[in-house]
Amino acid sequence: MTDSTTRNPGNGGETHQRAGGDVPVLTTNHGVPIGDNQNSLKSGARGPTLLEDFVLREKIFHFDHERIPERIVHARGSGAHGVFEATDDIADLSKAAVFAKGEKTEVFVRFSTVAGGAGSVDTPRDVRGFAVKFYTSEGNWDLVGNNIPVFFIQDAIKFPDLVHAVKMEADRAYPQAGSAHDTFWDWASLMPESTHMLMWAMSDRTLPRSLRTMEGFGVHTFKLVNAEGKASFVKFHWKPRLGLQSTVWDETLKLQAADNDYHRRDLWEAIDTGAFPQWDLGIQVFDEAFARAQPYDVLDATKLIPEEDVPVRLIGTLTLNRNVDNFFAETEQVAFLPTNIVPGIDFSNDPLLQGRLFSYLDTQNSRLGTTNFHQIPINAPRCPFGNFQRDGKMQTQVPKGRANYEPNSLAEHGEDGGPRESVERGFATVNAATGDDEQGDKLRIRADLFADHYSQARLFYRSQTENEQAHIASSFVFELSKVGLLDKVPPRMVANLRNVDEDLAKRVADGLGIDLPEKAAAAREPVDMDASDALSIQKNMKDTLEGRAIGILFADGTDAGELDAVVAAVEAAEAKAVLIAPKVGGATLSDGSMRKADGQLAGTPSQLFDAVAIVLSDQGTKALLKEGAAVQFAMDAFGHLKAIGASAAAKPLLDKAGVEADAGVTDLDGFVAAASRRFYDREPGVRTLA
Ligand code: HDE
Repeated sequence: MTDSTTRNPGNGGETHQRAGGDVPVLTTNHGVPIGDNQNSLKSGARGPTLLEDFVLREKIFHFDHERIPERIVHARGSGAHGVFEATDDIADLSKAAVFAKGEKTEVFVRFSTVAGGAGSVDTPRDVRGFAVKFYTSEGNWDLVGNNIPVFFIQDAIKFPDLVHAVKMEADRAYPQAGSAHDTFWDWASLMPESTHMLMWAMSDRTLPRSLRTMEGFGVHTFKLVNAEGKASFVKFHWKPRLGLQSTVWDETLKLQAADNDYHRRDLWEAIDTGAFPQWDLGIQVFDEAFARAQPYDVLDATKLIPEEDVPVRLIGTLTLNRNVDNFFAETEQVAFLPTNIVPGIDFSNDPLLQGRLFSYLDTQNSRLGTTNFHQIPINAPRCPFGNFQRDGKMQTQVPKGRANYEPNSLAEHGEDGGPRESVERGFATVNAATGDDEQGDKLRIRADLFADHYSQARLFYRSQTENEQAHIASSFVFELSKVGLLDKVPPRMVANLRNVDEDLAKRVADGLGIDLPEKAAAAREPVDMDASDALSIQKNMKDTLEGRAIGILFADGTDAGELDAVVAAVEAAEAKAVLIAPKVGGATLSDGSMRKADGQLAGTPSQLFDAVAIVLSDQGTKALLKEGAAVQFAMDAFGHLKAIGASAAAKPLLDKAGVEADAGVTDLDGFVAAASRRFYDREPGVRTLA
């Protein structure tokens, strides 16, 4: 047995010992080679296992501790590595190195759902976390945001209540990952400040088609600070290059059965195949005078700044280009901290943000079990770092010398004195005078404009397409219909909605079959704001097939030429063509050749795709008319408003599935042109909307 020293490239060239030389051998954690990994040590072939079996005990001991506490919120997530490139010069606004034009910064991004546990599904109706760690040359900057620009509450003191109410109920431990239950709506109906966020949550924003087709937002107002110390207010936005896309509710429910890992798989496969997801980083910059002139408070996280009032300026591009090597080591152990901020960026006094500044550090200590969690490779800065914090659990660094205090004069005596303060580069909190009202009496209080809970909820609703408004009304009806035991809750919620929009309130009351309750008294009367197109998904979709998945159903007898032509057209449009046949082994085509399928019909329903083509012969159609999964394939694609391209021979299958002629139902030639969009006009014909 020889020991050799190898370089571990993932760890900055650190030296590691690996037993066994070029052919690694199994060892214990302490390097002792293991001779038998199949049998525990026993006293005789049928005798008891011996306590001295350190190989067995170490292995089981480690296994017993493989899980760490899951995140109390955002437990289920998917992460990826990437790069951020600054594309615009904003030195007049911020001195942050990460924004210097042309600068490339490594990043790690973790997307998440909020309410469900780590093993829950990817597609509940839920907010998505969008957390980005920038490993900048001046330390880590974590922009820990969501896919919705506002939040449920205005003050951090309400966060535990929100989370307790939305997560599974305390006694019965369900539902696992959704807000459609008593305690959430009990709480929400008593918290008018959540109304704006509820509008977003009940919209298709919480049903993203892919993590790649959703926006991200920093949510809070932050500050940018330039080299002269001048501060400006800023809101951060992530704009997906593929435009916005969402699924419809029925499809989302069925996706939970078809693929629990729908988003995780989609992200992994996109990166794995080189279709790197991209977002542009945008900023809305404004000053104190603008802030004071608005009918809302910019420090209130339940409010947004309409893009029509302050346009979003794009200043850089994020590209996710590398999957993780190990889910636990990276995605699970990554520790985001809103307190990770770098010179050139600063906090505002948003009381929700201020509360977060304490919470995350504490959480990481309890989750990762040590204050040294910053040394885990995924969390460690890529720039040099050093201070006099010492020891603690899992200290993996070996500081040398005596300098563990400051100031010291050890250098004068020829010893290493350790790191020093950097007066020039150091982070300096921006002068209060350039910001918000930072001083005053000590009070448990909110600013006046925080009392307006409805104006922006109304703005959001009125900025949606007719179809999107119907989805919102239907979602409220669905969710409130799940409030089983507390009969006062739905009327209380509808009473709040009357302050948003009378028509919405009426639709929800009708959908629930209850009388329209009296309007709730508003803490502050709402005002009308100009509608904003940026708030609608449908107005921000891209007419492209790039990055989409197209399901192509074929069977024995399918015309080889027709099938090849559809696949070629789909791939030419930069979409992924997925072949589906009754047997995954494939089917025999018209020319006698065998074509392998990517998925078997029974386990590959149409909800997994953005559009479907059905390429069948008379023979294949006849066989599939008896196959429920084939009829359902067409029926759901139609019901989920997708384009369906079909060969002439497949017509009887479409008829049986109730597919009616419209612009989205085409022959194979017209399919690709139709496939890049959904046919929302079809919706009133396929389901009852509130
Ligand atoms: Fe979080 N939040 N949060 N949050 N949050 C956590 O930190 C918390 C809030 C967000 O992928 C936790 O590491 C408090 C707003 C994301 O690892 C915890 C308050 C926004 C993630 C925590 C908020 C977020 C978290 C759980 C109110 C959008 C996942 C595990 C004061 C701007 C990050 C963890 C990841 C995670 C606390 C409010 C986004 C417990 C106390 C507002 C994306 O520390």
